[in-house]
Amino acid sequence: MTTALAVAGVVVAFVARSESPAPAAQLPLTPLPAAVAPPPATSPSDDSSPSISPVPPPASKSAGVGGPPASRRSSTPVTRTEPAHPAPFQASYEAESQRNVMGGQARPMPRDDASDGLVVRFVGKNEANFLRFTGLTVPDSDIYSVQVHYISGEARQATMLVNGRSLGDLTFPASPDWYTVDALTLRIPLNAGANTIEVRNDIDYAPDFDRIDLTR
Ligand SMILES: [Ca+2]
Repeated sequence: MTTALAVAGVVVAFVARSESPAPAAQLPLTPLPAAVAPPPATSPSDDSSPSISPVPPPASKSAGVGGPPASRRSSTPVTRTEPAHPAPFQASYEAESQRNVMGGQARPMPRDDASDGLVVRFVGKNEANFLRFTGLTVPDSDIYSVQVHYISGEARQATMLVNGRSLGDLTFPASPDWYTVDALTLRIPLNAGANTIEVRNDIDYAPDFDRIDLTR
């Protein structure tokens, strides 16, 4: 009995020990595999996702950047076209026009080669003999090409005043003869609206003037 009890006690004790350790060992084992398994699954996804995500963003950014520039390019030329390309301008003004002021001996004379068949002669040799173009109207304050058509069988000088301001003495090279029109082109700033250009020579004769062409 004693032995049986002892055996039984041992068995019981053994069983109890075997049962107790078993659950204790299973509990930790179960959580570990579960805990270990999930981390590997998430970590690879995290590693792969970061590497993939950087690629798409650049592609989307490049596409986004490409879009706006296209719209900007279409709108930009419109705004630049207005100031960068002013409307072309061209006008002719006859020297013999009654609108102009012819002082002293300066007066219209016929010349077949001249526009409208007339030039203004006898400008110069005296301060009273001058020619002033008036009403040279331009659309904007800008620099214009001023082409002075004249006749002079020899090189002559004349002082040019634009809106009363002297540009100094200009030399007009000799034209082919006293009947053929030549031209001298200058770049002169003019004001929006009407301008005046006066030619004179208080000492010597100036050329005979045919007309002035303004262009931009
Ligand atoms: Ca003329």
